[in-house]
Amino acid sequence: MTNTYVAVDIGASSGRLMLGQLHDGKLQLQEMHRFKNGFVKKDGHDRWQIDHLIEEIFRGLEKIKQAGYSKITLGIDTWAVDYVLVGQDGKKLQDPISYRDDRTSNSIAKLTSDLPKDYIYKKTGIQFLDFNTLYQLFEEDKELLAQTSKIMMIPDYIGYVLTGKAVTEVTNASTTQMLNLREGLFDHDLLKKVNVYPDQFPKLVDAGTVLGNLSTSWYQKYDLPQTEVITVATHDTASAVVGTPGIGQHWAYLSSGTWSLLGSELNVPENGIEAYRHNYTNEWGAYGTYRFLKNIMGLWIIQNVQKELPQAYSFAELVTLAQKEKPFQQYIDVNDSRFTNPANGMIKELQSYCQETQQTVPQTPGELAMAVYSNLSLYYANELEILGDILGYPLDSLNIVGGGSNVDLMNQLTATLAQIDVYAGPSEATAIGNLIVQMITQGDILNVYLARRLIIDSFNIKKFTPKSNNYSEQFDQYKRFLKEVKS
Ligand code: LFR
Repeated sequence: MTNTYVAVDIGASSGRLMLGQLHDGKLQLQEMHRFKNGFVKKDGHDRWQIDHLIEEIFRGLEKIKQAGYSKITLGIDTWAVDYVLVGQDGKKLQDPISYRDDRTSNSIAKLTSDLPKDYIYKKTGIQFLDFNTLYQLFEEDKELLAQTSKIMMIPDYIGYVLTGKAVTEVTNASTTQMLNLREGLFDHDLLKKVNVYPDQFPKLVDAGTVLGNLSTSWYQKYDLPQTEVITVATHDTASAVVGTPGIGQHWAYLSSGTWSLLGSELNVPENGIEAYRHNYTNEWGAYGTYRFLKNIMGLWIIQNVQKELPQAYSFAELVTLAQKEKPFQQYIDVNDSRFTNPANGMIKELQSYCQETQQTVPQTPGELAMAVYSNLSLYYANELEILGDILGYPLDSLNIVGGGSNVDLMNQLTATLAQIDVYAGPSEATAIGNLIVQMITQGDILNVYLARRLIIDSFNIKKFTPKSNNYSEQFDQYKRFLKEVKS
């Protein structure tokens, strides 16, 4: 009898329960349940509806039981940096605030006025993003913090609600920008700076640790399979990197979802001056690795364009419309913070950006989509060069995984601009990485190296080779543009 594994994978825009089993040397996936996610304004802040997400997990588990699976193991991964404050009674004090809430817009400057940035970077190796947990806690309501017994990261909190057991898993904890790289523990100086005590965080554990069984009380409420929860690489990006095929010698990855995370898997962190200057991060990966990467705004931009268009288009339709347009009609710094959560909507923001920089303003759905896709590809290609420069060797392939790996248009543009082979897929790398850590924990797979062979054997991975018409002129213009707007 093969074991049955279930990945709960929740991103900023949707969540899913994916069932995985090994059959004849292949990993087979089945999507059992999918639901929407998003934040809503409540009590003055953009907040996640965490109770609703947990309800959806139970709905998914009931479907799994109904489909005949009576015994499973389960892993949970979500986005990073956000947290739940839990009171003395073991209950959450409020719904968690989203990292896209504007409460931390000026917090990096405030916090680093007497704690230098390079000092924090040396300690943590983590990129400066204004939504890191460090700045969120800095802005947290002091009274609430004083009532807080435990601070739990989102996937740890979900695991706690399911099992009654609380831990802090390191791949996600590293995104707080509060873990000390050298000591491997929360940094006391940084905790002090935000009025948090070390014991307010549950104990740190590595990815691949057994958490425990579902609390019996849930079985009275729902019809559930017998479930053991394993703490996987709970940060979705960490799971996505585990689920990357890793084709090529010096391969880079691009985890392409709501965010685009572009980087390289390292065994030793790189927190030197160049990494600091380019704001690269060393998030902790599964099995002692580091995710040396850069956050790029990603599909968030097109997701919002799609939502705001008066007519309903699927992403596939938007790609088809984009393909009818010429690429590079305007240059956009997709990582400009104005696109993080624009108050007047994404379409308006893109259009005013082009007006302000005296460039062609995209109007139609196709023009808008091409503006986004071609500028994302330009950003990727540029970052690949920077990544190679920092590491001191050129990258020879880019493995694109996640939903964005289905966009052939971007895969090809990126291959041509960067003059690099692109391998696209699997699109469900995050759920796959989640399942793989469970399988390694249970002894069904030996290690990540073999897991990646299994991914190559099990999924259709498309190769894109650079075209000779390599848009080098546009790429150079773009780089000049980027330098100018960033200075
Ligand atoms: C991707 C991701 C990124 C993180 C961002 C915010 O879903 O987890 O890695 O920087 O969301 O949590």
